[in-house]
Amino acid sequence: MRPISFLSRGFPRGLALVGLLLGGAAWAQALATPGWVRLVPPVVKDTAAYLTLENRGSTPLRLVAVETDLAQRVSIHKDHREHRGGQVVLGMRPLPYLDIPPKGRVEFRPGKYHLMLEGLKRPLKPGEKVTLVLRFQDGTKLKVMLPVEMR
Ligand SMILES: [Cu+2]
Repeated sequence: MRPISFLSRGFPRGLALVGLLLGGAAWAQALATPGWVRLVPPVVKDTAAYLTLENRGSTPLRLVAVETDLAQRVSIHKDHREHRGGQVVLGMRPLPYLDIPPKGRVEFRPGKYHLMLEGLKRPLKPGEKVTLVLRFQDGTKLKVMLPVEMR
């Protein structure tokens, strides 16, 4: 098994990599670049996580599930806005999966996609790192650690 130094190879300088492949694969098709988790008041039980996922491979990559110890469930959500009776209504829709095209990337950020952490088991603290395990259809898992930030 080769060391995991591949994680920084071929990556733009200055971009710290937060993704770690679980299981010791020598080459990672999926890469995650730093993101954040939104700090919410203690009474709020849901929050959103943001990051960018990159597919370095030449085949599509399908994100099928995300897990964390800190929430009951994590869903993939797409933000949307629609015009209803002259008003702009913001909402979000759950997606069963998310495809990252070959050599492409998908940005999770406000207005696009987010990972919805539903049913937080305890209040999050600013600056703490939330560990998420991203599971892809091909069986690979990617572990990411995202800081809790107030934005
Ligand atoms: Cu959501």
